[in-house]
Amino acid sequence: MEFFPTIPVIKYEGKDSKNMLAFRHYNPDEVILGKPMREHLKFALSYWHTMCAEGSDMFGRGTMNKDFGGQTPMEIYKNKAYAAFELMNKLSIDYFCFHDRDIAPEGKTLEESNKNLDEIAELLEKLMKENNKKLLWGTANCFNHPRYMNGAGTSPEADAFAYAAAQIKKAMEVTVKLGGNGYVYWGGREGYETLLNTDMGKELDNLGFLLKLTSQYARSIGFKGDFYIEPKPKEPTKHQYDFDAATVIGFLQKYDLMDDFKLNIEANHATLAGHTFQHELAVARVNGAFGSIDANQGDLQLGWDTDQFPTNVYETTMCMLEVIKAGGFTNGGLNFDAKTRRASNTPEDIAYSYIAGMDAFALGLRLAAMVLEDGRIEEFVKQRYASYESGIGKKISDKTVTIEELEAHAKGLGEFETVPSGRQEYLENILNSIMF
Ligand code: XLS
Ligand code: NI
Ligand code: NI
Repeated sequence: MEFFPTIPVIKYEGKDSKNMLAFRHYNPDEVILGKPMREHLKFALSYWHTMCAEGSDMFGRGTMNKDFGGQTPMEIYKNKAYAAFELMNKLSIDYFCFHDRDIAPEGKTLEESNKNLDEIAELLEKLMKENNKKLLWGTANCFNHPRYMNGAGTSPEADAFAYAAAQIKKAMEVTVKLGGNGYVYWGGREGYETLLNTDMGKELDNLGFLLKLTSQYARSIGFKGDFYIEPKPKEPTKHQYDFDAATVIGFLQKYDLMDDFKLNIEANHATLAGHTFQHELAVARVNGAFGSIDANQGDLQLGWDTDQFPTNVYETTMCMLEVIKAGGFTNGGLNFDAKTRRASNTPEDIAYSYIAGMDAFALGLRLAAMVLEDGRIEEFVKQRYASYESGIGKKISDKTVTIEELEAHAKGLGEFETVPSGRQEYLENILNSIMF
């Protein structure tokens, strides 16, 4: 059965094509900087937005139906799976990502939920083999159910902590069964609304322990991929503990998790934290924690996670520059944690959205490669720090200098008044001259 009859197989037609059901920049097997585009970009479909979200918001019900013709809960979720693979095939997407509760309905008890999960995992495994698709990462939804209203790993209620641990254990098992390359912890409701009712130290200690326990369990059952924390500053709680990349790195260091964990950076979460997407990626990279990306964009006038499909080519270019500098993806990739707008409610809108996002990133990759090949910006940065290559600067870099030597050097500088220009506008104009 075909679930998306109005969506054709999307082909690359080149940048002059006026066919909006075609790629204008994404040509999966074209080699850029020595690697096919599909390996640079590693696009993934997000199951929750694409197969589940029906467009409801605080003021209105759903505008789309994602039952895919199913009559019973299990039939609906089976059809979601078939429909997901049809979409991935039509869009040339090689990977997907899910929460446990996106792929199978939650039962009344943990046993019932696990049974549903097992049944769907069998089907997914079969479909993955048949269609040559891979699981970028799995995760557990420990934030939707009322039992998690005060958090999961940071819940003041021990029963909720136990339930979350058990749920994550099962999600790990499913991820391992499906050969997942990663496992994401996004701290759903791991935060607080008011400090009046919160023991922050206790909550953070419990969260650190939950991550240790569950990640060690995953290793014990043969998980070889990466664990990621996905920083986000707020929403749903007023203050999320995984605020931003730097905060998460401090947390990972404190709870001795740095060796096993990397970061999954989401564009919209970066901007909510008051940072650029590029900043968060750079923080991850310079700390050896660059892992994976949730590719979307926010609306800078809005203070929430709008999860829009990314179309801003400056952003995708700066992102791909960071990805290349980090050495490219290993286990990670670009997961479209993005949804069509509530009013973009037809199946074709799903195709238009993915094509827009994939082309924006493909173009970003092409432009990032041009920036690197041009070399002027990189060379400028290198020259800017050249004083650390010899003399006193070399000694500082090598950390062999003494404070007395630095003092003698400073005295020798006499009336030391200025340093070279940072040339921001000159560099911005170089960037534009390459991009356009
Ligand atoms: C929510 C998060 C979530 C994670 C997966 O804001 O982005 O979708 O990516 O739990
Ligand atoms: Ni996300
Ligand atoms: Ni998000």
